[in-house]
Amino acid sequence: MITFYNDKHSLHQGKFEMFRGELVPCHEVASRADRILSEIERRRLGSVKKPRIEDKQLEEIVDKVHAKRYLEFLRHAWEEWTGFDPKNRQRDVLPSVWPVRSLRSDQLPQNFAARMGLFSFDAGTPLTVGTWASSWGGAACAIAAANHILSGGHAAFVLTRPPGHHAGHDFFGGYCFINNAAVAAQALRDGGKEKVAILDVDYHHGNGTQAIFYDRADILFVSIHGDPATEYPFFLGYSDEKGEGAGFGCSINIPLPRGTGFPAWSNALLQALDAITDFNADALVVSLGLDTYAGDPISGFQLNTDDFFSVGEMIATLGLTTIFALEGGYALDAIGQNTANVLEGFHRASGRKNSNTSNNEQL
Ligand code: OKP
Ligand code: ZN
Repeated sequence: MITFYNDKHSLHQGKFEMFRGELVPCHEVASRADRILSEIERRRLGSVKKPRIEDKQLEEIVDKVHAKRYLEFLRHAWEEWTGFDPKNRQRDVLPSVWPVRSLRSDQLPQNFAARMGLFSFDAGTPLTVGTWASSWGGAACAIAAANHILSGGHAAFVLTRPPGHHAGHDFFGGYCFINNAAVAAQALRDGGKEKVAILDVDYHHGNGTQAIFYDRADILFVSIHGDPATEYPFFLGYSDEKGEGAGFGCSINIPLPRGTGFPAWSNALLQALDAITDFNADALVVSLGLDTYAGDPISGFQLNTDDFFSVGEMIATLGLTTIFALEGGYALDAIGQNTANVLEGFHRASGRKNSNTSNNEQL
């Protein structure tokens, strides 16, 4: 399997996030991607490319996923922040005020802190000097993966951070700024795939992805995640959310209780795969969170490292061309193995020979 690696990812490294009432070191760290990259290389799971996509193609697709004024804000936020006070270069930005029910979000405030709140939904997602560059680099990887599929490739892995699935049309949060999976799905659509399915297996509900495509019939969103009644992001991901308008029936949510192990989780996966088969998708995007792992420090499912082989194998039974996009996973010692196990399981079960050379790009 080919990997598109975002070599700008480490430019984004938040210092602190608000967590249980205090500022704690960020869980979403650069070594996550480094660990995965070295395991992919160690196991020779295919070639690793650093994509260069022209800004024009990038903008055309990202503009369909995110609001113009949101992208404008993100692109210039660091400049604005450090313009107030040179000392701000040492400080990440966190939002602290939000336009919740009865407050207006149509007016674009002049005040920077107000715009931080308008365009976000939590205080766990610091904006840093490299947030824009790394997020934009992630979108480039998503589009490169789609281009690979559209020119006949069978599968690709988008190795990027920050993750994407919590980022909505015009907001960041949950460590996410640009929705990589949504960008990949939209790029597949624009390239001629009529129906695209997104399977989100991250521990946390992909609220951003769901909302972006909620009224669309051309994109199926299926998610297995911790029950939002107790788990982040709390305010979306219930089983009665099924889509709206033309998209009714095209969002499917399978919340599971904290503590769920692989037997029940894999039953949910079978159910999700059935729904994708029924949808008749032409391509698949997997929001690949590895935070379902038993050892994850911020999540509550109980999958073991070996189970991730089965995850990949089961996904491969769909027989669809597939893009895997990295989402969460915070157990640093296991994230490399867990990720590589999914990719290897998928590759093996796709009925293709595992190759230790780089000339298997068509796979
Ligand atoms: C991102 B992904 C809020 C802290 C809560 C957010 C978890 C984000 C998970 N102040 N933690 O889906 O793995
Ligand atoms: Zn997660």
